[in-house]
Amino acid sequence: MKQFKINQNYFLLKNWWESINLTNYEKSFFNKEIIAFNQQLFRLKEKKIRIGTYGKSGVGKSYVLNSLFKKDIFKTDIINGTTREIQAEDWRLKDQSLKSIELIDSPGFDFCNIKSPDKIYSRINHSDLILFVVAGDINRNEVSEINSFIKDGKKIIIILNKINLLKKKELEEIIENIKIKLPNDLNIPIIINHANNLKNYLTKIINQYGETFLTLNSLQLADKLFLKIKEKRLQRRQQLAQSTIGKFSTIKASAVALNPFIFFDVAGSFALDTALINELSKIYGLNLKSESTRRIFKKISINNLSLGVTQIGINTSFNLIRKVILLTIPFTNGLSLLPYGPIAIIQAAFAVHSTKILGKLAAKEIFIRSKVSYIEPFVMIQNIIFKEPEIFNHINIYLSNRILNNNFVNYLP
Ligand SMILES: Nc1nc2c(ncn2[C@@H]2O[C@H](COP(=O)(O)OP(=O)(O)O)[C@@H](O)[C@H]2O)c(=O)[nH]1
Ligand SMILES: [Mg+2]
Repeated sequence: MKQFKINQNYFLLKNWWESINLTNYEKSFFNKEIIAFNQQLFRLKEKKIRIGTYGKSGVGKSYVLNSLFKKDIFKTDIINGTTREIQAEDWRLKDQSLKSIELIDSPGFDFCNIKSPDKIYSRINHSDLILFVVAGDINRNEVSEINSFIKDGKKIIIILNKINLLKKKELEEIIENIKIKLPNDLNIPIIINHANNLKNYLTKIINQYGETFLTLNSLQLADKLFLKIKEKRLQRRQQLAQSTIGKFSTIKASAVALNPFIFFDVAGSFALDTALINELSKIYGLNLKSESTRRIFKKISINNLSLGVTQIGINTSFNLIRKVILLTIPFTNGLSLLPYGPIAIIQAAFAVHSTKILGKLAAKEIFIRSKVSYIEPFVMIQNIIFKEPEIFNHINIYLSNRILNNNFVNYLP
């Protein structure tokens, strides 16, 4: 049953990822992110969970990992900044459904001479679980680092290290103090690194929830990357859409201005508007059939009063010119361009204005209709039902922050 779930999620995610059809531009622009995500997908397929340590220099990150291995695998030192690079080791637990556990040691976040910080940040960011190591009460910088992980929707566990120098009473006081500084509704675990305490705790939660942590983190990372790709695509399309709308309003305005006697009529204007909607739909990757173009057009005209008013404005001013010209015919032998000039300018301005509004509304309508047909990672996350919701509080934070940040309307023309 458990096995089935992780495999199923892997195949859904893999199919979705293959459906994205990245352009060459996107492949090179997001090169590093794509590689990192492919590695995450591979880990999901292979059931290899990644646990990363994080914390200030000298709090004992390397020491904590060594105590899990019961061996000095990672270098520790009294001098700050012994660990200058990421180091990974496989940790094997008994009776686990996961294939292996990759433990990652990192330099302190406050250390100045970090080698390739981008790489380190990416590795920590791709950890399925973060052990945030502290030694005693936490300071402002640590609180701020913890909060940014929370905001990002990461699963963190606080590891309280260097407790052998403390009395029992002091230890209790410190734990209370740390709790006060953490968001109280999240139940972030605080685990003391003492004897087998941490090892037992990790063994238990990895056996119980390891697969879920790995799956959820893969889905989250997929979603984050997808948002970035979508944002970039929309930015490029926005530029294209804007220039297309500009082009169409120029055509319309010059048609109005150049043919004062033909009276660029509503039918001609409708043909241009329809062509504009079709062009925009191509930009947004949706080749509309004429029926749906008409539906979009209808919806926009009905729903948008200002557009309607502008259209009426154009027609009224057409009628006005007609009247003015007719009235002046007897006096000028039918040749009066004088009253026409200013009105033509107003009309051209109306034409530009209405085309711009139409273009904006049409782009929004088309964008709403152009949803991907594959199940998106975001939807997959939403569909997961948790038996122990308090363990997965970080997911709720992720989902709510994600909705706040996901305002694509800004990228429409
Ligand atoms: N007494 C004691 N010393 C510790 C403990 N944890 C770490 N240390 C020492 O603190 C120093 C820094 O530890 P290290 O693991 O290198 O810190 P890191 O920079 O966070 O990786 C080393 O000299 C460790 O031996 C602990 O629980 N008790
Ligand atoms: Mg270290």
